[in-house]
Amino acid sequence: MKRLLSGIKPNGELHLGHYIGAIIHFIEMQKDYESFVFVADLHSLTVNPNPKELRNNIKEMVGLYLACGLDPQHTYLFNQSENIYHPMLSWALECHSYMGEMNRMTQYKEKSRNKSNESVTCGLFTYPILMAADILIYDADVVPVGEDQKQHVELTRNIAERFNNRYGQTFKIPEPIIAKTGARIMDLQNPTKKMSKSAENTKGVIFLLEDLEVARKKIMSAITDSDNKIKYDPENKPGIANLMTIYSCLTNITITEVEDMFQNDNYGTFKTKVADEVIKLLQQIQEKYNEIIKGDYIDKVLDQGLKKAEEIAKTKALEVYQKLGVGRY
Ligand code: ATP
Ligand code: LTN
Repeated sequence: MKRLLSGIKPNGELHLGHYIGAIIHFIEMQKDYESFVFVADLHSLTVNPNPKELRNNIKEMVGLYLACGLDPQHTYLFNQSENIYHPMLSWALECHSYMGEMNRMTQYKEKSRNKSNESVTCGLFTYPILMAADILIYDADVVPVGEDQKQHVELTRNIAERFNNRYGQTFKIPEPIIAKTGARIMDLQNPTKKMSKSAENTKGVIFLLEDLEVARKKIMSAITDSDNKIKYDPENKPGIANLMTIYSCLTNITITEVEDMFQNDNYGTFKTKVADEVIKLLQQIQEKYNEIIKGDYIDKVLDQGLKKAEEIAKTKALEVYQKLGVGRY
């Protein structure tokens, strides 16, 4: 069976963008792939989060993964930081990556823009190399991610090829899986920016644990245009195109079908329908979440996932150290 791997950073609350851009695909694909999905808590450290908040976010994220439909029968779930072999491989890969290629990473450029060198951590700069280690340590075949992570998976492929060329076949070359629709859900108040947990104004972000009435209000007050026609035109009508994408992904119908369905309706009617779908989803997730979060189920799932993840990761990390000539492997 081919292997799937992906992760999400726990520095903030999960939102609809994560669900549509990433989690939905983990769930759809878990029956056909041996899946490893983790909480990328080491990646969160690049921005020095508050430790207490981080601890809560980690548990919440695992609860939400499960509430959204990740099934421990098909998916190994674990915390990245508990598998010590990830940073062990990451260091080896850092020594085979170059400042020049890291400087070209657009996410790094965006996140460090307008900040002085004294306030951007080295971790933020080398972040994509740890991500490469996360992927390569499992010989992952596919990595489902949102659009913004594609460049990091491409970098991973380059590092893997370079290593294989120098030391002989070691790593599988992974494929990024980017959905055609929904890989970039936009902020409801600023539809030219992606919906992000670090948004300053949360009016444009629908959190998965959001109060249902607040979520409805956010959809109803989403920024659109004055044309009042439900047409998919992301360039000229980004707000309405975003709502169409959300509707299409949640109901599993194509954008063209959405256009046909609502051709005679105005924005108010359409927004109500989008809100109904979003609320239905949030309600289902929240009911399950409230059950899952009680007791020790989450710990059991994480222990089981970590056991398998460690087994695989250890073998690969030691193979790499042995090839590099360090230690007595
Ligand atoms: P943020 O910008 O919200 O801090 P991020 O994209 O940098 O988040 P994660 O939160 O770890 O990082 O993202 C996890 C996964 O969810 C990634 O695959 C990412 O591409 C996807 N994702 C995040 N936001 C969106 C969005 N608005 N639309 C589609 N996919 C998204
Ligand atoms: N960098 C990703 C999170 C992440 C990840 C990974 C995704 C860390 N390691 C490995 C896929 C595979 C992000 O910021 N979204």
